[in-house]
This record gives sequence, structure tokens and C-alpha cells, in this order.
Amino acid sequence: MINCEYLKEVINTTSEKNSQEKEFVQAMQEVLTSLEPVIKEKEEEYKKYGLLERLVEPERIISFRVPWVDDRGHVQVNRGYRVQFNGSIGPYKGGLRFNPTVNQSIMKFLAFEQIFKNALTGLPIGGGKGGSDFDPKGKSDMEIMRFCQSFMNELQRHIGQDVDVPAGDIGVGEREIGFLFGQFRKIKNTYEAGVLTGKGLSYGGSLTRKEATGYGLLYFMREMLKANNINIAGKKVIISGAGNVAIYACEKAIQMGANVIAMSDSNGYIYDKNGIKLDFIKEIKEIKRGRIKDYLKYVPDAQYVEGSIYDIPAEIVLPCATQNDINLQTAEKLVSNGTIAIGEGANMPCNNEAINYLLENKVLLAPGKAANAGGVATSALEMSQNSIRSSWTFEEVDKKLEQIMINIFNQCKSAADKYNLGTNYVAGANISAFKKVSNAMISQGII
Ligand code: NDP
Ligand code: 2IT
Repeated sequence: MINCEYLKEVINTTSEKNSQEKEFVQAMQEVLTSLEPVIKEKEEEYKKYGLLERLVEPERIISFRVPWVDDRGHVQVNRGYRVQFNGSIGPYKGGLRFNPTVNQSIMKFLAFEQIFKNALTGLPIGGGKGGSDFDPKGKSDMEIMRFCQSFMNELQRHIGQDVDVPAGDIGVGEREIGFLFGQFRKIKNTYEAGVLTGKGLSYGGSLTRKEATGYGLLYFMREMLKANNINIAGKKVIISGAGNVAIYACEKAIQMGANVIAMSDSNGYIYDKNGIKLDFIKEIKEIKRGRIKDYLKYVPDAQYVEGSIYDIPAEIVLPCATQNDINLQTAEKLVSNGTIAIGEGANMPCNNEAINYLLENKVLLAPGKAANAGGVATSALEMSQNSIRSSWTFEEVDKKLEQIMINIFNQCKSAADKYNLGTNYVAGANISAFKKVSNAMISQGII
């Protein structure tokens, strides 16, 4: 129940105005609802500056046609997007997602989350996101290249190292960033390394960027557990997804002495009670671009199931695939299976009912916008290296990443402590990020 009138009014109006965009409305409600204690402190000032109304409206949405020719010579047309949501603390920054489920609602929810995530990193980056409903599955390298070139033909008008800096997300990794960067350079005839992050190491990429989101998730998890007197070593872990975030979350979890027993892709999950052998997953997913089912070819006594990975009991659960993976029913199952902590590697993997249920049942919940911020933070470190025309070692970047994640956890915890929210780090993250963004927005006037 929200008591604050201004907050209630903005949530209602925004929900109505965007009623066709359910993921955006969900993300907006999750953030705004948790801000009540801070909004109450300065309700009149926020209202006077129309702060919340401006916060929920993107500065700009670009939607464009992406025509390309497939290997059979047929013309294909996809839809591209870039949502430049909030640039008050730095150039828009956020990934590109290539997946058939992409639509404006998903782009807006991701860009909205990114505003707060980027604020938590402490680095000067605003919130943006983009992508396309293009499906990279089953496409040849040449088809991927032609698609990326066509996508960049339009995107190049809207980005720049001080304007908007895209990177990877679902379906976009180093291969795609390479094709996008090549086309940007060709059109602009300038070597603007900092215009994209997640680049290959030979042309301006940063060491540790590939590992950063997954490693950062585990650094955050370790801090959160430590603050609650729990040690990660020896704990059973399950990880949904087997992409960039999932693989490096698995790697760091194993390094910390945890026992990762299950991983998944969109078809099913593998369960290996003796502990996942990550080298095989890397070969299947990073090199062969295959299905997780193929793990059985390497480890015949593991199991493959076309069902929900959350059926496997584990103390630590790391959803690292996509949004709304965990609903109320799944949350109930996790609680009854004895889960003590959840770390959101994905963006918005738990829906709002699940979040509330998990918090009520004292599960430690590391919210995505804080726990998966290591990826974008390291992207910002890549931008720094590009602008000083230098590159740092793996250890240097990893150390900076670790410190950033410790700082992010401390921000979530101190905001939760200040407002007597116990271990509600979800609200802690939102409050802490909101304070920074709202301060910048008010200082810069009504724009
Ligand atoms: P990848 O494309 O590398 O991997 C995505 C994984 O999720 C794959 O295993 C994929 O399986 C699985 N998946 C399951 N269901 C779906 C679905 N409906 N749509 C798409 N994928 C699905 O992406 P990332 O690892 O980069 O991203 C995973 C999550 O982490 C996303 O929520 C992303 O927004 C978030 N994130 C990513 C960051 C990054 O730096 N990359 C930073 C912060 C957050 P399959 O192969 O079968 O499709
Ligand atoms: O969701 C995310 O934070 C990302 N996909 C990474 C964005 C980035 O700019 O590195």
C-alpha cells in the first residue's frame, strides 16, 4: 500500500499511459513503489520539478527499419530500436539485444533499469538500451554480418563516444560488436574506439569485460552473504542460462569454492551432481554455438531435462538468462527447497510477486540492477582506457571491478539500514540510485 499521493498518482498515470507495455510498467512499478520513504522526505520539491513524471518518460526512442539479404538472396526486414532514456549523469550507455522477443516494452524496461544500474556503478554513464527482433539462431556468419551492417547504417546517426555507447546483451557478443564497429568506422571514417564496448582485444577491447558481469555477480553475492555471516564455499548453486553472464558466474562461483550443479538454455537444463565441468560448456556454447544437451556427450552420467531448472534444490540460485523467469509459483518452490540467496545476473528475472514473496520469506535477494552492474561498469572502464589510449592488465581491471561491486553492495546496504528496511537490498539499490539521478536531474533544470 502506497500512502504518498504524488507517488501514487505518477504510478497510476504511467501505468495507464503505457498499458500496452507490460514489462516497462512492471519495472517502473517495482522501482517507484520502493522509493516511498525517500519521496516522502521531499515530496513537494520532487513534485514542483515534475521529477517522477520526467523520470518515467524516455528522453528519446528511435525505431528503424533494418533490411538485409539472407544467404538465399531473399530480402528480410527487422525492426531496430535505441531507447535513450536518461542522460543526466553521462552519455547513454547500455547493451543491444538481438532476440525475436524484442519489442518497445522490453527495450524500455531494460533502458529504465539501466539508468539506476549505471548510477550505482559510480561512473559517469546514463541509461540506454537497444536491439532488434532479429533472431541470430541458425544464421550464418555472413548473415549476422550483413544484419549488423544494416543495423549500424541507421544507428550510427544516433551514437558517439560522448553521446551514446552501445554494447552487448542477449544475442550480441564480441562477433556482433566487431561487425558493428567495422561498419561504424567505415561510414564515419574515424577511429572512435569508445563508441562501442565489448570490443575484441586487438581493436580497443578491455581485458575482463567478457568475464565482468558474471564475476561481478559473484563478488556482490559474496559481500551480501558475508554481511549475513554466510560463507559461499561449499554451497550448492544452480544457474539458469548458459550464455556470457551464466558462464562467467559459474567460473567465479567454482573459484570461490561453491558447487555448481545445474545450468540451462532455452530448451532444457543439465544436472551434474558431481559439479559442472565448465570447459565443456564453454566449448559447446562459445565455440560450437551448440545446445546444452550436448553436455551429455562429454559427461554421459549427467542428466538432461526439458523442464524447469528450479526443480533442482540449491542454496544459491543465479538466474542469468532472461526476464520473468521466476514467478510466484517458482519462488514458492525455491523457498520450500531451502534457497537462502538469489543473485539476479539477468535483468528483471523475478517478477514483482516473486520479489515480494522472497523478501517476506527472508531469502537474500541481490537485485539485478546492482548485482549485474559489473558488466556495464567494466564497459565504462573500457571507455576510460580508450580515451587515454592505453590498456590495463586483467588483474588491474578485475581489481577495479571487485572494488566497484563492493561499493555497490555497501550502497545498497547503507540505504536499507538508513530506512530500516532490514535486508531488503532491492529497495536499498533503488533508493541509492534514485538519489543520485534525481539530484542530477534537478540540478540541470526542467529538460
Ligand atoms: P547470451 O545471449 O550470452 O545468453 C543468454 C542465455 O539465456 C542463453 O543461454 C539463452 O539460451 C538463455 N535464454 C533462455 N530463455 C531465453 C529467452 N527467452 N530469450 C533469450 N535468451 C534466453 O546473453 P547474456 O548472457 O549476455 O545475457 C543474459 C542476461 O543477463 C540477460 O537478461 C541480460 O540482459 C543480462 N545482462 C547481461 C550483461 C552482459 O554484459 N552481457 C550485463 C548485465 C545483464 P538459448 O541459447 O537457448 O537462447
Ligand atoms: O544489461 C547490461 O547492463 C548490459 N547488457 C551491459 C551494458 C554495457 O553497456 O556494457
